[in-house]
Amino acid sequence: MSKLAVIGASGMVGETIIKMIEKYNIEYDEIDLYASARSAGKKVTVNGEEITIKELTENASDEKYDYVIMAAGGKLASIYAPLFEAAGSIVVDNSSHFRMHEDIDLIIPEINTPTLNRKIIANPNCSTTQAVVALKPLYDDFGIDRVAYVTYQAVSGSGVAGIDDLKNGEKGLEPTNYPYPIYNNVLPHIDDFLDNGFTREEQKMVDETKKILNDDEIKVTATCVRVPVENSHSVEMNVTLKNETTVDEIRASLRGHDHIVLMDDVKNLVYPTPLDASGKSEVFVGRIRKDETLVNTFHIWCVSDNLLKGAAQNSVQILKQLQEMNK
Ligand code: 2RA
Repeated sequence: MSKLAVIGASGMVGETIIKMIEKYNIEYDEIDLYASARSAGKKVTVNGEEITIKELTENASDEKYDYVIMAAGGKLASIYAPLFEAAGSIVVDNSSHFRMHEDIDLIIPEINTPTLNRKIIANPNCSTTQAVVALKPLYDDFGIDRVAYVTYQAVSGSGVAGIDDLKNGEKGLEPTNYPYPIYNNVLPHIDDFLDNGFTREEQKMVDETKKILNDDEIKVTATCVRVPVENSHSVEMNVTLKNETTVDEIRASLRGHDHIVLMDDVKNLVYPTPLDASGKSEVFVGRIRKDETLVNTFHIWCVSDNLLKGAAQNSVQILKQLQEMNK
């Protein structure tokens, strides 16, 4: 068995990680939970055991954990992940900080396996994860030449601050997290703007799609939009495949994967929405139709719970994958 630590245990992703540790029966002898000084001292029950949250300090790495899951943002990851790694821990980090480091694995267990080149493993961005999970069968069966994403991202992607802005906006209060009201509005702005006019979120989707599929030839572009939805991201994908195919063949390619649910029968108004996906572990796919304006191109819609497959669940699945590898 092993020593396990969760860093950022009091945040929305951290709290969900704890639930996923129970759901995926992660084995451990000891578990420690860490957060900021503000949350230290709070008590959390894990597998029926009451654990007191500790304040994260540089001494934490002295505990020599076997596994550390981090959901504490990029700045703390940049400081603490290397300390835990140097102490011999394998670190699964949810932040964007390490994702594009050449020597760091970017992992979705249904798609790729850690090389453990470094003992820090990066969990991909939530909107990228669900999109690439849906695209992977098509990539394998037909090849992908290009994908253009438009995302409709829930406010839980911004944590409690995002949810507060949505709920307070409904009461007519000014936003404190977003630059403009999100209630009754949409914001084509997630994360900072770059010099090329894209946002960091859009650049993440471009870069991470290529890295996870291990294919720099795929042409990828993205527009990422914050929408007034509490939880679960939706992604419209305009996908140009390499080999000629049909909508039925695409549906057939998506069937038979436990982690993908096909909801595609518009004659009976069957298509996935955030309310279908919230609380569920799968990626939901629908609205598959041919884009007649381009050769071999299709529109595909996917929805998934951004706190689950998009973050906490995927990082715990990586931990499960690592424990299986080390058996
Ligand atoms: C968001 N993908 O939705 C980003 C980070 N979770 O805000």
